[in-house]
Amino acid sequence: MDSPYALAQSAADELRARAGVDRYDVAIVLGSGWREGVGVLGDVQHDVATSALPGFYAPTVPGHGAHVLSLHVGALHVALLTGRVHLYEGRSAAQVVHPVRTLIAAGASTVILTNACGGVDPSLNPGDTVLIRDHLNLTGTSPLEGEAPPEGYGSRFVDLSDLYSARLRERITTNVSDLREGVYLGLRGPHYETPAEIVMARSLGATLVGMSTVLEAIAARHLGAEVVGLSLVSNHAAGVVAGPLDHLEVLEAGQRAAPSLGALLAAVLALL
Ligand code: 8IG
Repeated sequence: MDSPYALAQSAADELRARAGVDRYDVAIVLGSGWREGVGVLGDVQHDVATSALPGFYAPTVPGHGAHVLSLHVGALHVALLTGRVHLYEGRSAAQVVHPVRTLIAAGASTVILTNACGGVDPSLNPGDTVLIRDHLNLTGTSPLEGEAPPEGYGSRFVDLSDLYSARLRERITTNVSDLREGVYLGLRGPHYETPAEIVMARSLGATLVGMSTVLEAIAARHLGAEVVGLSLVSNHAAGVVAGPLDHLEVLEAGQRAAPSLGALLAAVLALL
């Protein structure tokens, strides 16, 4: 079981057997703050701990769970990943994207990546949600590094000119109000940025900054899935507003946003 693709296939087989699900249609990765709102999507039919699945690692960050929840939303079989792992936890790019590869191997043709992030654009406030239009991957790595993908998989030189599906972004922005589009800058962290780095981020065209999402998006696109990215702005990025961040204010903004995050996911699922 040396290839990450074979590992994802074996994890997918194990997940399907344990959840009793033949195949999924949609995978949703829940970032910080997104978990609380998903109750509105419906009843969870099966709950599989990722510790039962080959290749999965438990997140070490509070607010990130280690379960795959299966539910029906309309006619769709949806898998919810209750957390993710990050490069800053010492995981490799391949380990970071393994859950997404697994769910695509289990049938998912649409991947919705959610996260909490800092707002680089000064007009963004904590609690705002942004649809990711494109990203800047400044993590210095790629999930496609290493051996070439095996026979039957796409070339590692994957075209990313339509990474965050223009087709779905068009449907989502025309049907969901109060949802701006933005460019997500992915960094390794775990430290937050300096004010000078945020000036750089803005000059590079970033609207948002965070420590996740970009590698999963690349891996999902490589496997032919349609990718949607949704960000919850948790804080102004460094130096965007005067004074240090008020952590309490940030937490409150997240909590206030929770119900609307569930409604947003429901609205997006209805458009697939
Ligand atoms: I929540 O300001 C959250 N995640 N890099 N910068 C980066 N990641 C974040 C931030 C932020 N806020």
